[in-house]
Amino acid sequence: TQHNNNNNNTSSINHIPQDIHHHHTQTVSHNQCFSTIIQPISAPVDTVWSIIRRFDNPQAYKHFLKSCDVIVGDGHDVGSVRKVHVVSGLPAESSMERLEILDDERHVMSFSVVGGDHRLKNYRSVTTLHSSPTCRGTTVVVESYVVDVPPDNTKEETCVFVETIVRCNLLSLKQIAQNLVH
Ligand code: A9S
Repeated sequence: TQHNNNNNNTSSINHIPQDIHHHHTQTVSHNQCFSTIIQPISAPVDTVWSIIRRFDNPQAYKHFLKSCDVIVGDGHDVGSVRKVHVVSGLPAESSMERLEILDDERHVMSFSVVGGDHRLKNYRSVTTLHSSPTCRGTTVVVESYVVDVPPDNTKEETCVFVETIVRCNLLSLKQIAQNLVH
């Protein structure tokens, strides 16, 4: 649930392992919204991670992106920046995104938006992968984000917009990862 009664609050969910929980706990200001999307995938964590870890190649599964250039760093170290180019038909052309976390051991990746001609100011997301405790060879993807609510939009509108994009991305990730194993 989202708490808005103070200027700074914390977003979190309860049903993921404690050691990873803090990655999905972010500070949220009164003019921001956040949400968490969970996507099970019938493929091992290593397979899903091989796609997620490619900070230099998000267009491999994000179909709203057509290309990506790493413009700062090597694409592996924290602080690397990529410029992604958006497919036509969307209200944006490009986005500049900074790598915040890339943890190959714990399967955590995070980036933040640092520029671009779109309306998702101060967007930051964290994606973690978990092997399902009940179903062998199944990965549970947990993706949380925080973003400023643009002027003239409501929290609800902003959440619907972002969640639609993230859900599309994770469904496409699921298809690609499952095709790699089956
Ligand atoms: O890329 C992501 O992981 C998530 C989102 C929500 C990206 C959104 C987007 O790239 C567009 C699809 C172009 C939509 C950005 C940064 C702004 C948009 O308006």
